[in-house]
Amino acid sequence: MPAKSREQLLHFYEDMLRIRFFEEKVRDVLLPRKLFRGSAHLAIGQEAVAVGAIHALREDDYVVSTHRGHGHAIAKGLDMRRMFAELMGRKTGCDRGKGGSMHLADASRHFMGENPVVGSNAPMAAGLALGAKLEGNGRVAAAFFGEGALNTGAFHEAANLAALWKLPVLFLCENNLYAISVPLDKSSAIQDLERRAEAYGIVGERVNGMRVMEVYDVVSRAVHRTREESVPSYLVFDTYRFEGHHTADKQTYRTPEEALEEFRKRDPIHILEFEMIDDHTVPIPATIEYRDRIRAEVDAAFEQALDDPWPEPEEALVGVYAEGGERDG
Ligand SMILES: Cc1ncc(C[n+]2csc(CCOP(=O)(O)OP(=O)(O)O)c2C)c(N)n1
Repeated sequence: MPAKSREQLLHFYEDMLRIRFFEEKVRDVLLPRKLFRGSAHLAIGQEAVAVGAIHALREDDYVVSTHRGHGHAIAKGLDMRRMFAELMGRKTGCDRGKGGSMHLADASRHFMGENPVVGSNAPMAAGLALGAKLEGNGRVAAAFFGEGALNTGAFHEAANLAALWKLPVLFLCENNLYAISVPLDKSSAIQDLERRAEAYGIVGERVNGMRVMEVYDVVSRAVHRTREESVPSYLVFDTYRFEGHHTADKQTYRTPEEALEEFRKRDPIHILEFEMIDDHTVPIPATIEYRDRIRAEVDAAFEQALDDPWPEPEEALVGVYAEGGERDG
């Protein structure tokens, strides 16, 4: 394992556990109890990408996320009680209960929102990066998206302009092998996805997305270069979603064994735990204590959100239209 401070590794570990337990709560409690409508796009299995990448950013750097963004939001420091409240439509939600699972946002954390329009994340981040460059505030903007989004025009338009205008933007592709039911080899003419931005002069890099330290190291280097040289970076993380595309997905395109086997072999949380135990960063009982403590934290956030008030009907149109054009700091 590369040398890291113990605190840093434990911080990664805690955030990965927060994401896993938050999403398990959504799957096992909120949905069965019909505490919110529709389905959720879980990123169970992809925690190392969110945590490793976002911890490599500055707090005031921008993040733009996708329909599968609970983990990005947690890693960016959004409050889990307000996230649960948002999912359940409560007034205290991070979007006052109007956004739900696929539209979590918190400009105060520079988390500029989940955006479920596939591919839209890339031009949004490019726009934020252009703003940062014009203001000279030294921020970078990171866009997360799945490998399916590489096939959208929006990604290619954004990559071209980002390279042409030298924008400080990071394109972070989470290759979980499926776009809904379509496997990668049926959607991309080439399998070496790190080459998909070469036409714009952007040399990509491929990263093992199941190892949080590796993600952190590679993204740290890319962030440094992007910030210092004001140029785009493009990284592809090989990962896997252990759940369906969304919670109502019957997953007829893959066998249950495939997901289970992948889970056993490549669970990013287990990988980190084994490595931390192996090199004596933490003894085994400590991992159990961490798990118990973070699970209690997630439970408490959920219970508090459950007691939170509903919005008043008069609030229905508040925030629907821009008022005054105020910007965040
Ligand atoms: C522009 C657009 N086209 C189609 C959809 C429907 N859709 C929702 S998720 C999805 C697949 C996205 O796959 P990928 O980008 O690989 O992300 P993942 O779901 O694997 O995280 C599609 C096609 C959409 N939301 N937006």
